[in-house]
Parts: sequence; C-alpha cells; structure tokens
Amino acid sequence: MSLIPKSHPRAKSLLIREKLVDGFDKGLVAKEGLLAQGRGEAFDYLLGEKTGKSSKRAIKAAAAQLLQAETPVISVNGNIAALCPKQIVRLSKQIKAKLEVNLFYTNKDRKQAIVKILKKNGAREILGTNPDFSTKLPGIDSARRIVDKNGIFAADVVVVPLEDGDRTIALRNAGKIVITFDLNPLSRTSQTANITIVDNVTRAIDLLIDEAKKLSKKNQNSLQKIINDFDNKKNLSENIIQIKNNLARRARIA
Ligand code: PTJ
Repeated sequence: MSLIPKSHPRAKSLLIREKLVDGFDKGLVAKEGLLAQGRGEAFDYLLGEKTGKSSKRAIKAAAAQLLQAETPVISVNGNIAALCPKQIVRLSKQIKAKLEVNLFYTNKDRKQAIVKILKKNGAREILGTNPDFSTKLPGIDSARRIVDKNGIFAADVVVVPLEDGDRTIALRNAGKIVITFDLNPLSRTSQTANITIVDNVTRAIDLLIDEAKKLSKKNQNSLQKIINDFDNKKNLSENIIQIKNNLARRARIA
C-alpha cells in the first residue's frame, strides 16, 4: 500500500517514483535506472510537471510517423517496464509495432522479468530474448548493440524511451527513424533523435496512444504533411524556453 497521501502537492510525481522503486524490488529496474529517474524528476520539475505545447506537437508528429512506418519497433528497458507496461503494450497494438526488450545493463533474469510483465499486460510476442535471432548493431559498445534480426535490426522506425545517447546515433547511422521520450531536452538522445517527446513518459504515452487512434483515420498525405512540418531542433528550443519561462515564473513567486 502506498504511503503517499493523495493530498500531497507532488503526489503524482511521488507515485511515479514509487512505481520505479516497486519495479526495482520486482527485479525489473537496474540500480542505475533509479538514478535515471532522479535525473528525469529534476527536468520534470523544471518543465512544471506538465505536457507543454511543444511536447504535444512532438507527440502528434510521432503518432503520424508511427502510422506511416512499415516495420515499427518499440524498444523496452527496465524503467519503461516498471513505469508503464500496460500502456506500452497498448501502444504496440495501436500502431502495430513489435516489442523488443533491449537493456543497457544487460541481465538475463531482468530480461525474463520484463518479458513476464509485458505478457501479463497482454503482449503476445516479445523479441530480444532468443540468441538464435540476435545480431549486432554497428557503432555501439554497450550491450544495447545486441538486437533481434527481425526486430530493431529490420525496423524502419524505432521508439527508444529513456535512452542513452550512443544507440540513438547508431540507429540514425543505420538509416532508422528514431522517436524518443526524454525529459532532458539537452541529452544526446534528445538532440539526435528525429522526434523527441520532452515529457514524462508516464504522461505522454497515453497522449501518444490517443493521437495515434485519432490520426489513424487520416490519409497518407495528411500524415506525411504532419511529419514534414515538424522540426525537432526548433521544437527542442521551445522546450528549453518552456524551462526558462517556468524558472522565471518561480523566481518571481519566491
Ligand atoms: O534497463 P536498462 O538496463 O536498459 O537501463 C535503462 C537506463 C534508463 C538506466 C539507461 O538507459 C540509462 O542509463 O539512461 P540515462 O543515460 O540515464 O538516460 C535516461 C534519460 O531518461 C535521462 O535523460 C532522463 O532525464 C530521462 N528520463 C528519466 N525518467 C524519465 C525520463 N524521460 C521521460 N520520462 C521519465 N519518466
């Protein structure tokens, strides 16, 4: 049972933290994943803990891009499996994407725990666990280089939530379109992805599912126009302005 009172002014944020700690206790999250959460929390605080206009724009572009994709894949790590397993499975069904477990701090037991929770939440097929289908993505030194031949390796669009920078660059070099969720608009992943959703994944993922549902009625030309009109660098600058304005507002209050 949660010890966080519902009336606490930062209850939502503390509940997200609690999910991650639970995920750690259940063997889903790496120790380092707890630190990544802390870094994310700091940026979320600076962003005002809400989905801004520029993030909504990125979500729309991401939905259009995923609907246009032929072989989309969602990469799942420990933090995502702990924070939003149900939604990640729902998203994969909505956009007809494969799910692949891909860990930075690789560990067989943790992989199995992640597969188990995804299955519990309705996933049928989960790639990334069968060595017979594994291959290496060039340009990465970490365990993230091991990918599934029929998954990330063959994908045209890859969703990489809460990522370290190296793989995004390697995926781009391999000709893939990369979509990420990252609360830090300055991270290497944010700066090198094609579409960066600067928002807490726990808030943004439901919005992405809804947007994909809405846009699924649009034709190819309209979807392509949404993608063409999106400028990731410009959008990231707006995320940074959002932080600046938020800080200025807080400083005035103080
Ligand atoms: O499960 P593994 O072994 O694959 O490891 C996963 C982590 C997250 C530990 C690994 O990918 C890692 O070390 O990531 P980094 O380099 O710490 O980057 C994580 C990024 O995600 C940082 O820029 C954080 O600000 C951001 N972040 C953290 N929590 C959230 C977030 N972005 C969106 N939503 C969050 N809840």
